[in-house]
Amino acid sequence: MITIQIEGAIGTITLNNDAKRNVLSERLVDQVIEALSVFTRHAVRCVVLRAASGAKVWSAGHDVSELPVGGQDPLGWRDPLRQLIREIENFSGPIIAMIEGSVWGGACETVLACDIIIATPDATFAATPAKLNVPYNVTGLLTFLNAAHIHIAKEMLFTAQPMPADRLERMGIINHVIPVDNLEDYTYAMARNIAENAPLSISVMKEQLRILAGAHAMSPQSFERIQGLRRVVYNSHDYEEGKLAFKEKRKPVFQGK
Ligand code: LCV
Ligand code: LCV
Repeated sequence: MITIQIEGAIGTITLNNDAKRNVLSERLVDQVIEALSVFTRHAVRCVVLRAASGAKVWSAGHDVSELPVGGQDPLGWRDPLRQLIREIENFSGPIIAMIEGSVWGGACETVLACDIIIATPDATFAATPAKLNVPYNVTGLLTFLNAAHIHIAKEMLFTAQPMPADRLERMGIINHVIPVDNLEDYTYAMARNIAENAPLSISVMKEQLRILAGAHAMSPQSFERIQGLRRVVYNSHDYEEGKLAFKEKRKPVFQGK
């Protein structure tokens, strides 16, 4: 599903399941998580997360066929996507998302959860819960909110349309848009620069920023209200319709119930 490489203090994870458009299936996510623990054992200081060169699709996001049937939270704590996001945020060194191709759904959040994003001009980013009638979870929405102004986060989430890299760069959501011929050189030059700096200072600042970015007080009542609202979505007719339409490769017909 993936290939990994270690050169000095830089680790590379290449998503390598193009037949399924690098969907973040449980198996692929397990291999990415395993790769990060290999990198920890090898004192890797900076990671590049990428797809194979020339990829048209960086990742098609959550494996829709793995979404649970109605009645079960589709993005619960143990969901592969939720585990992947936490592992990215908890990895000691910076993770640079190097993007070619289109990024969809949970993969869009995965990229936003990385520490630095470098993309080609053709790269696009689509947040898709509204396309499938999936109730996004609280930490997932916070990833979007920490990366983008709330108006942009809402446009991405409500339209579910792919957004071009240069627009996201103008808004500071993407660090650099680099032509594809120079993408690798540019990305690995930054990775080397980071790897030559002090790893302790960097890993502590990364963890401090993770804690600060997640420091939002929420009353138990508010949390229960959010969870109750989410259950309305994944217990709905529309939730089943979203998955069925995807499977039947047709446009879903949502009835709002
Ligand atoms: C399972 C897939 C997928 C896929 N799952 O190639 O963020 S949330 O809440 O929405 C979250 C739940 C989430 O992330 O949902 C998934 C959101 N992802 C998407 O909406 C993208 C869905 N995929 C596509 O639109 C197309 O596959 C793209 C445009 C990415 C690529 O199109 P292309 O024509 O190049 P195919 O569609 O033919 O896909 C190749 C194979 O990968 C499967 C797809 O079913 C097909 O499998 P078969 O060859 O067995 O038919 N596939 C693609 N995406 N998310 N399976
Ligand atoms: C003591 C100095 C300094 C200096 N301290 O002139 O943000 S954190 O966490 O990193 C925090 C701890 C922090 O702010 O750390 C300091 C970060 N600063 C730097 O990295 C910049 C260090 N300085 C330089 O790179 C050069 O001095 C610059 C490029 C600013 C100027 O170069 P230039 O050749 O014009 P000199 O280097 O010759 O500096 C003139 C005198 O000022 C001292 C330096 O030691 C020298 O003193 P002597 O003439 O006694 O040798 N100096 C400069 N910066 N941060 N002392």
